[in-house]
Amino acid sequence: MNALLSVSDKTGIVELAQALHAAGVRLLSTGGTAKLLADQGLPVTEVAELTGFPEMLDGRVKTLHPKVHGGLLARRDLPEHMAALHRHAISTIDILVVNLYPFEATVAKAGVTLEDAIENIDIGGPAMVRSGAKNWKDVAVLTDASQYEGFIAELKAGAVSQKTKFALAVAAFNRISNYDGAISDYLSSLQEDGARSMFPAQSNGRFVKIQDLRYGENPHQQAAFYRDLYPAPGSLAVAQQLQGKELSYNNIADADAAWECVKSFDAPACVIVKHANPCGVAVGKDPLEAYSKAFQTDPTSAFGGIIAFNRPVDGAAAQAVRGQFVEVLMAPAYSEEALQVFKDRPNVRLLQIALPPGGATPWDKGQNFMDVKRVGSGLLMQTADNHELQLADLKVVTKKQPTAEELQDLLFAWKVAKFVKSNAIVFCKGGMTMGVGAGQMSRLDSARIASIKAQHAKLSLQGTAVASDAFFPFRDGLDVVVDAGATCVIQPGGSMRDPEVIAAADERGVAMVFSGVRHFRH
Ligand code: 93A
Repeated sequence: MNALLSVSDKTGIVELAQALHAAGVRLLSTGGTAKLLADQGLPVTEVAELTGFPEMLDGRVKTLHPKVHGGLLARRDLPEHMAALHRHAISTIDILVVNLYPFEATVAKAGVTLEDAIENIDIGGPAMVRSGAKNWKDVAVLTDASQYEGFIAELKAGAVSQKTKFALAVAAFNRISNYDGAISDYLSSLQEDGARSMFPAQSNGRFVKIQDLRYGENPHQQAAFYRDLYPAPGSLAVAQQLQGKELSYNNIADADAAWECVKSFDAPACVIVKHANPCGVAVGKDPLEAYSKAFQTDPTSAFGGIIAFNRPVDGAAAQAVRGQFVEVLMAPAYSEEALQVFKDRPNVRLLQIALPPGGATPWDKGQNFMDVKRVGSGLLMQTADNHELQLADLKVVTKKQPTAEELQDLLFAWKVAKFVKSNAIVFCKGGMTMGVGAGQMSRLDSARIASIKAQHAKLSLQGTAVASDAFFPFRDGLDVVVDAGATCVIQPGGSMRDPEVIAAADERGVAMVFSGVRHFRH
């Protein structure tokens, strides 16, 4: 048996070569890889010796030769193929170990030049991988160091199974597709001035299946959950399920809403989500206090909700959560005691996700997050809504100034409103939501619903802060929230009727601040 080894990432290659040699396999290899193996005392034949051609053109042509591709592509079950090999003195290549020039890592570097990127486009490697993988019944193709161990074990046990060879071929074509996709993405994103566009001329979204789902949004729909090829740390796609029933499509959608919201707080926070909207959000001195406050906002809606924490869940918080019907619980960690609390609740799904590096701030400030939405045969893409409002950004537009405490409530309300579907009206006080109006076609109805919900929860809206995710087009929405008891309001501003709305706030004696940004969420 012959094996050809040609790798850029040399991790584990010596051990693999030693195992192949021990199994009586002849080693063929390209320049750098061959040198490394020879240095380790392994007998290795250079591909240049095999082909009778030196590596040429700065290595651009090393393995592009019939002695290599003939050996990979010949069907061992066809006598004519084997006769052709014999005629041309070509040996079969039965094991191919290739990983490619590091194109992705090269273009990920700041200040990469087009020349650098182009030089890192591997031609011979993918060509061999395709040849070997096409002929998978006769050739085992290894394209990643993570595959070596299992492969060695099978080899030592006797023979590599057809099942393994097929799986390796699938992995090989996936790798080539991802590699070509990365090249296409990079080149498609280049603009005339050399800068890179956020939105390439062609988009090659690449996803990896995490799991099939029992059904979709409804039982008659089929569904599966995929993650980005390179998922962001701290995102739902890297969650670990510690216990509980299989996640459903709606669980995952709601868990994402809860997790994205809770991640945005620095203080210990709890977010309860139902039907993609937060129905209770609070910060507290610890997870227990945050949960108790969040639950009070809307105990009726919290039933069967998704609950997320941005701090490890301790025994006390777990006990409190256990008192309600919960579908999914999410946190960066759980204490031993907390895990025990849910041991006899096997239906509760416990998810663990490490917070993204850098604390509450989204990874890479969200630069790499694309928000996508299918429309017909199209795709809407936008950068993620990762705007973080600072105290200094607020502009007081009324005669009345908000107190320091009110400013804190306004910022809290604003943070929550960003995660509530439009039109969003959110009443808050003391670091907790007091009434959430979500997803209405009219802002006025959202305001009414938020105050009705507070009444149902027996919460007083007296002295609350209100956030509106977009401007008040008329004064009527403002009147509704002030009638309900609000004493300060945050909204983007920017309406034709701002003067009328500001005058109304002055007339009613409440403070109003403009955020200057809008948080539509649909
Ligand atoms: O420049 S290439 O596209 N031309 C080739 O013929 C070729 N053959 C193998 N690159 C080629 N390779 C790549 O060289 C392999 O995919 C691997 O990444 C690398 C290994 O080179 P070395 O063994 O010299 O370190």
